[in-house]
Amino acid sequence: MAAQVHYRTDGDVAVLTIDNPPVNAASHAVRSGIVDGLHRANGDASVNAIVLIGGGRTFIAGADIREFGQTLPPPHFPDVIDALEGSAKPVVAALHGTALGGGLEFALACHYRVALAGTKLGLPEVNLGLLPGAGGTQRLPRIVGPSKALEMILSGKPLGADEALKLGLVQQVTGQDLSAAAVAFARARAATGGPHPRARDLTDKVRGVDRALFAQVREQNARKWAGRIAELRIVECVEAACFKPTFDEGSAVERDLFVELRNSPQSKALRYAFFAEREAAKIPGLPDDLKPRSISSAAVIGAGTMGGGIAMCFANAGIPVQILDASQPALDAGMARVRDNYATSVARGSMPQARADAALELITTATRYEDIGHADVVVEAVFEDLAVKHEVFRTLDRVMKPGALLASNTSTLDVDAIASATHRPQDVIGTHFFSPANVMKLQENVRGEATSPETIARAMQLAKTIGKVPVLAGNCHGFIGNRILYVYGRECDFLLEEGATPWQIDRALQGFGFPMGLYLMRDLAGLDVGWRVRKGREAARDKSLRYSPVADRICELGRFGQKTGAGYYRYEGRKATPDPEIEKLIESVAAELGVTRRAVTDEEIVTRVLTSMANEGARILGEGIAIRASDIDVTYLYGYGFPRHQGGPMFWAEQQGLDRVLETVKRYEAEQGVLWAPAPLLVERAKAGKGWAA
Ligand code: 3H9
Repeated sequence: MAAQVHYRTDGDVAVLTIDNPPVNAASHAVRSGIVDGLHRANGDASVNAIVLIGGGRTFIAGADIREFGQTLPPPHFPDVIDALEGSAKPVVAALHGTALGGGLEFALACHYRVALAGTKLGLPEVNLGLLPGAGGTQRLPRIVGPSKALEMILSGKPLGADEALKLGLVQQVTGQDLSAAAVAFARARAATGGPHPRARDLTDKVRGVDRALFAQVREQNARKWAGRIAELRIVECVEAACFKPTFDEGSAVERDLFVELRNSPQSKALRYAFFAEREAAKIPGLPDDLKPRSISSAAVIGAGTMGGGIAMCFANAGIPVQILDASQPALDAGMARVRDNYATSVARGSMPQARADAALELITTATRYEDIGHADVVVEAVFEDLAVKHEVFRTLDRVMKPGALLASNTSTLDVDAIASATHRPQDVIGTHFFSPANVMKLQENVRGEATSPETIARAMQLAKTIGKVPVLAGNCHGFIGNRILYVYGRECDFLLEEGATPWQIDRALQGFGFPMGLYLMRDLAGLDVGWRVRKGREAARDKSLRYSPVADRICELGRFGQKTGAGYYRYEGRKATPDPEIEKLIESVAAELGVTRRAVTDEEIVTRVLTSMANEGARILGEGIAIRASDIDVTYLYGYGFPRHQGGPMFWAEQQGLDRVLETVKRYEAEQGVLWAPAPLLVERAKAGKGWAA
């Protein structure tokens, strides 16, 4: 294997350059290279100091996550840390790009740190269900104090070089040649003759700390962290840094807890989610040399909540965007909503005023289609009705410049039918955003029969440009996300008739980790839209299949959810209260249908919901609507609030064992009938005894 760390000297300074693209992950070869390089430099009398630097676009972005679970020979992380910290000659970490996780921990074990302006430094392990396990929880509090260390490690958010300088995390920030600056810095420090500082020896900031700090952090976050373990272990480690008599005793706590987390199902799920997200962006079959044209102007049709939210996504990414609607009053109302959204972000502290102002400046309005014809992309976000969409796309076909990306924000409709209204179906694609569009990360791109590879690549790239996570779906009713939502919503509705209550189902789903239960979500979104759609399709409904009329009955009472003060729940403002009237309504529907109500357990609710999701997911996968099982998971993680530490419905099924899941499906089929017919792919994969991958 080619060396992943190169050794050179610059006068009396040895420079170790890491060469493990793309992010210089600290693989076994990198660890070995660093230890060997340190050994060589310390053994060379002509070398007075050592610089550790990343080649390419970044310093080390962390441990090589793919190595977790493998048994590898030394050197392990602690060996590298000991070699850096124990080096008789001063070691300077030269940071650029992203110094993250184990990478930053290596840097903290060096005697000094120099950073290029713009470098990001952070410990994002928590996002993978881990804690910084190479001394980060012990050294960082010694440098920046326990409060700041907790903030950094618990949020996982990196900070910039300037803030790092203020905090004493780096000693110098340079805007020039990083390597030259680090070499000069190292040379100057070597000339002082030492001793050279070691973070482990610092005690000021970790002695005399008030223990209440830790109790407070635990208490403040108890709800947010419910069911998650990494955050709690991180607090334990930082507490150990402050209260264990020695650095080594604190480190031992860190080591044990890191191993516990590394082996936990939660971390396994979160690591899976990390790679699943990156995998979803890769579309098999697209030509390797396809470089989609970039997008520098946009238009959105429809000034409703969705249209406004989508326009904000463009503006937030610095792309000028026009919102088109038929009337000025509709545009005024839409813009007022957009301005309110920005004001809320500023008030919450999630966006500085200047950024909100700059984004707002990029949003303009139009009432005439002719005025948007020059845009590189247009996203239609009008009423979910095929005839209305046809009309819009006929007009877009007439006015948009050749090669413009024509996107529809449809959440269920046939993309081919929409494209058929144009003479350029190759340029048409679904880009399904999720409400609120300026917040939710998923962009479910839906390819039609005629959608060109260029259009697919462009839509995937667009998502990245505007900060979304893209998944590519095939064209069917509801695509990936809503098709599964329909199935599990149906099962929840049946469970209501069979004996559950909306609040029990919500509690069970929240217990599993969903931020919001199904019925709270429906009440928030508004019940009338679905009702209208159901009424429109009533004639075509297969009357031989079980159907729950509970949702329709609730709408017939004029209860459309939060906005009418009542839906499944009763509301005072946003506060939801269980409503006995709804329980009575459910009981009477069950009696009418001859369904005997019984006690339903929370466990049964979770199993039935997840099993129905996995079975429908298998159907979607088998039909080629999703490219990979993990794409279904990414859809659910980013579009539907599926708890990330559970990995997604397909990951969940694989962890259960597909044979067990199939057994459950068959049990429900025997009980419930044809709606639970096992997906052929589930049967096939369960028999093969492997996971979803063929
Ligand atoms: C840790 O350090 C534990 C220690 O505390 C203790 C040890 C004892 N490993 O995201 P991108 C791949 S835990 C392996 O598209 P970007 C990634 O899969 C780690 N592979 O680029 C992708 O591969 P592909 C703590 C990794 O520019 C390619 O690199 N560190 C790793 O948008 C490009 O990635 C973290 O959690 C890795 N660590 O973003 C940082 N990182 O091309 C995780 C990336 O085959 N990484 N890859 O699809 C990131 O946050 C982003 O990748 C980064 C670059 C911001 C660095």
